Amino acid sequence: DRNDKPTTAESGYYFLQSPTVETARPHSNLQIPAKTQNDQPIDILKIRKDFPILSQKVNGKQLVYLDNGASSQKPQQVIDAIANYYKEINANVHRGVHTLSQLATDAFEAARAKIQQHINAKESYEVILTSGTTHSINIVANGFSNMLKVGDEILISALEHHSNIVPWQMLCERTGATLKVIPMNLDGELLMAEFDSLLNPNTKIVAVNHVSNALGTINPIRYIIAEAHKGGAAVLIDGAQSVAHIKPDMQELDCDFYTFSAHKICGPTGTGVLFGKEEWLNKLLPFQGGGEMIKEVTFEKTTYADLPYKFEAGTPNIAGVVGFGAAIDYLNEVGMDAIAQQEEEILKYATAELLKIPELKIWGTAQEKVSVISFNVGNLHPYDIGTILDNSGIAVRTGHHCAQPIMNFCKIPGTVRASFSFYNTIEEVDLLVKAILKAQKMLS
Ligand code: 7TS
Repeated sequence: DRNDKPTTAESGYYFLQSPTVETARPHSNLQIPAKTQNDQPIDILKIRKDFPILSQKVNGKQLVYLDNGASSQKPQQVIDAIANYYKEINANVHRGVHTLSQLATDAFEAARAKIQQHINAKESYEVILTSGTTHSINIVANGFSNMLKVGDEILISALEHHSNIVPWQMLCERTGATLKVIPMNLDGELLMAEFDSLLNPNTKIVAVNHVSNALGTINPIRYIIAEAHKGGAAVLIDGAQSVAHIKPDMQELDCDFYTFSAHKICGPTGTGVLFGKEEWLNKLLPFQGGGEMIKEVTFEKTTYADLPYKFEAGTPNIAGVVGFGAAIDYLNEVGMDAIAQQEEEILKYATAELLKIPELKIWGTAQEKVSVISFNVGNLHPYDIGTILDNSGIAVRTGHHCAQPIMNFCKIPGTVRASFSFYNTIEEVDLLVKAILKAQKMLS
């Protein structure tokens, strides 16, 4: 199965008849009967009220936040969880008999348990709390430093964010291993026949993203994981862009590592996850040395702590992790199925509306994609368009999106990227289209 998007039957999505552009236009998102897992309709207006920043004006205009791929906004529930932690609990974790330290430890470990449950990891100690995806990938790449030799290969893909390229290049420099790349096509899809032929007994690690941040492609990770495992390679999935849209199941996917950041799923910055299978985490070298990651320290020899603490040196981002737990609760309250449904509608509508703009080209037309639309308008520079959109209160990302190899492959300097969340509305898509038309007029 090369398709990782849950089918209607699998996910229990409630699909209203596909809104044609004509029927969808007069409706507000409020009327899209997306359903939660409890089969309750979700109320976008009510959801938007949870996010204080969404009612803000930017440059004198109502904020239209379409840069969710870079970082999502935070609901009051998450902000409160962080503030309450500092107001009522604040202490260091795992190191005090005093009451506050125990409460802080309980809150921290409760968040780990929530994350474990959310991603269906077998054990809570397979959930390492890190500062984010970048940190998580670096832990793994560093951890392999004494396991690779000249002749070994690391296989990544043409669709990777720099965070899933550079740490592997650094590992290759340290060990003499070779980096290989699964190529892509102009639709933004990986060439799976090439993947099949690149895999060989020297392939020790396969590291690909679940979803491309620049183009929105959902990669066929089930197939990649299964094929890589046949030859004994370890598989790391960079889930930074998927977790906002798809609830990943560690036991079902059977990947060896899965990484993501809290800040892209309504949680705070500065915290994230490295999921690793117990047997692999035990094999990896620790990344950072320091307090909390040790069993015993003498000047002659130090022994390391058991999982997960072996990879959690120093005082962690305790308040951030507590906020992360609150973000997981929030997403589950809205319902991941309802979120996927809502975003699918927005993606369909926005794609159709944007394509009506003369000379607008969408980069990333994979069969399976999330609610990310990367585009250019004629020869206009993405920064110029981004600046005019910003003047209209619309936040998008412009540039190479930390995925320069994709831009090189497409022979473009960059794109404008609108990345939609479940709290975005049809009206906001209309405002985006209007502002692009205005930019086109001003710049031509
Ligand atoms: N991997 C992918 C696929 C990403 O999209 C990102 C961040 C990262 C790794 C790194 O995550 P971090 O939390 O450690 O920074 N992507 C983006 C983006 O698309 N726009 O800004 C950050």
